[in-house]
Amino acid sequence: MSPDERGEAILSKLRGQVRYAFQNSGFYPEFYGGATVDPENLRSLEEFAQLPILTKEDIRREQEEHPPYGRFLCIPPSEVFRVHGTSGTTGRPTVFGIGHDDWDRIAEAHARILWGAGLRPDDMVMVAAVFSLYVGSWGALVGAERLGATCFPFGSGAPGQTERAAEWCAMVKPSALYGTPSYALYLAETARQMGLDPLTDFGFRFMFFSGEPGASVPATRRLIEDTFGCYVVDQGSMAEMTPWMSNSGCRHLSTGMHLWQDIVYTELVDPESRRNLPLGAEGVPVYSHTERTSQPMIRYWSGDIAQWDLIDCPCGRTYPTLTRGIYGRADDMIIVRGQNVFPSRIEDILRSMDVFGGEFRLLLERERGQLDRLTVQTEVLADTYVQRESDPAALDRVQEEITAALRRALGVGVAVELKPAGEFERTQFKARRIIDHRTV
Ligand code: 8LE
Repeated sequence: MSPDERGEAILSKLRGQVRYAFQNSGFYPEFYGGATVDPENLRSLEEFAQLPILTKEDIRREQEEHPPYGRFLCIPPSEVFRVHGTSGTTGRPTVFGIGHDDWDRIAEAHARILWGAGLRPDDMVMVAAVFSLYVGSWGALVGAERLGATCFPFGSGAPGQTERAAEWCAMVKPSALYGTPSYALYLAETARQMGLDPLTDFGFRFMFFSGEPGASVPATRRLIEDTFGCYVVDQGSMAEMTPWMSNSGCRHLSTGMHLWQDIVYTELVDPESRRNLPLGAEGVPVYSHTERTSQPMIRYWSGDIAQWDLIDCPCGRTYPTLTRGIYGRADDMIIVRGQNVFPSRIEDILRSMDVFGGEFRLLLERERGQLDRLTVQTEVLADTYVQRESDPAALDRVQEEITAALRRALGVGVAVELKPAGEFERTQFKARRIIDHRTV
């Protein structure tokens, strides 16, 4: 559809969604108490953009006062078909109740989007993410099921499970994989240690990821594609916003994600003024359900940083695109001597270097009255350490090379510490690479 024509269709869906939430939830009438527009009859997308923005803090507070769902629920609790939630590692967990009709619509949306990304009914999809409260794995599963693919719900997270995953990949040869980019790399490392070659012993042709940056980090994406002989598609908004695949790449996009605006409507918003930004700008994605009847989230603040634009994609979609995916969080952007530094940029540089050992950590420190200090702790291949025995300066040269590459790419100097490959823990879920020791 042309963007204008689609805008009309989206407005009509959003108008219905906001009116529905206003009439059927206990939360939104209160939340929209001071609204400058009529939530029961929005006349334009500009009016929609005047509704207040909802944050995770709002959800937490509401759910604490009205457990377990808060007054978001627009259906009787007995009609909740699925309870999902966030893990709560950074505060009180949030709860989402999903009705049966919504679950069906989620399956339908994910099937459509996966088809657009290249999945077909003759594929076998290995879901290699934990089956728990985390809705990533379940969302991938229902979409693949609805599309008619063969599903292989392997899961992840248990001790020894990655070794078993490697054995199963070699045995049943799934053609597609869902998980996190970190997990795909961990699976490859584990397979190699077991004497398996992910390229020749496995049968992947397609991998789709969500949950963390990686699939749109050029060097990481290339590494995964070369390691498995597959192509990679980046996906993912937020668990609360399921169908979370509404941000999705396609077969043709080398980085980034199209925004399937008719399924989940996305605005890009200035982190300070909170006003809508035009195409081409960088800001925070704010998401809205357009077809939720159980627990709709409207204008939900992601806290992520991305850039959006209209691009001419060979897939023919006219949606706006997050051109470089989601590459940072508004709140963990590191400022080193006035320069914004995103961990995903550092990842891109490190992974493009031959000596890189597979993992890294970013150590943040601050002394009283001083600026933040960033140390990049990076693994380098074991060979470099062996080489040191005959050539004591080998490590220094590697350190200088990495320091220079980072300075060139980031525009500021950062300290670099080398570690032998295998030093840092691998993850079966999302990597946590920032160690924040800023106490002052
Ligand atoms: C860069 C989307 C899902 C279900 O996989 C997920 O991870 O949801 P969750 O646990 O609510 O986490 C959402 C956050 O993960 C986002 O705000 C963003 O910071 C990060 N994230 C998710 N997908 C991506 C991502 N970051 N690229 C992605 N593709």
